[in-house]
Amino acid sequence: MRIDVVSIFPGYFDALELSLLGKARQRGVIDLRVHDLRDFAHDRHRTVDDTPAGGGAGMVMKPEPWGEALDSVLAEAEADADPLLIFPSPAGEVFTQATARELAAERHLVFGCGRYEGIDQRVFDEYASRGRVRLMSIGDYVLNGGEVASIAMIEAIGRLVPGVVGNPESLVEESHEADGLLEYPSYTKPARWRDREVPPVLLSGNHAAIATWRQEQRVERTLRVRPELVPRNMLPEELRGSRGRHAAGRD
Ligand code: JDH
Repeated sequence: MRIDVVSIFPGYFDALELSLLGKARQRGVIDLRVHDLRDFAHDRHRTVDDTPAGGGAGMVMKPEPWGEALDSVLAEAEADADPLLIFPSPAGEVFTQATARELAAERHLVFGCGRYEGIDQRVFDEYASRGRVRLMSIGDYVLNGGEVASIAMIEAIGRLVPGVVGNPESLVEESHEADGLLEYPSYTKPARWRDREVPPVLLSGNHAAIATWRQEQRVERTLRVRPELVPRNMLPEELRGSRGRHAAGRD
């Protein structure tokens, strides 16, 4: 998979050299190239921002350096790769594991990392008229720019690309776990640490009992911290009422 990143802070992406994704890069499974947006600004100060049209606080990224940078990246794309442009944005669709799975099947992704208050809207409109563009948010909190969001998305996507994860067994297990519940708690040796025991069932050798215990732990944990993730048909009868938490007090 080819991944290009355009950013005014290319150093952020050094993090992707470490461990898993770095090894995949060395092996040529993922071809990641990071471009400095300022290399495409031509004034003495390599300016990439300007005041917002219509007024308001903060600065907006100018369209010209983005146009030059993206044209340059897209000119290098393989003829049949149909690159997908991804712009991290607090106004984007939410990136989920389903998105990661979808994007892991792409040949060429281009991440455009905004800063300040974001990028001039005409950049999105221009590239959407020429190809595929998606605005994506990694969650409902505010970051200072698209770099950290891109790193999170690249890691989530990259580990699903065949040949990246050293142990595909863990991915197979993940796909069996794909009922939307949280994971079960994990333990390793020693069997007792600071008076805390590994749950005896995990040392019993009874694989059916272990599987049952783990599934119970997943349901219990999910009900406690993310009840909205538990499908109604997994709830005990008395918790299956017609009104969800959200209907409380509304009628
Ligand atoms: C890209 C610039 C900073 C901060 C305006 C937005 C009120 C706009 N999940 C995610 N959170 N943040 C980002 C993200 C942030 C970015 C850029 C991605 C480029 N910024 C920025 C504040 C605003 N603000 C929230 N509203 C409720 C107005 C941009 C992100 C992702 N992915």
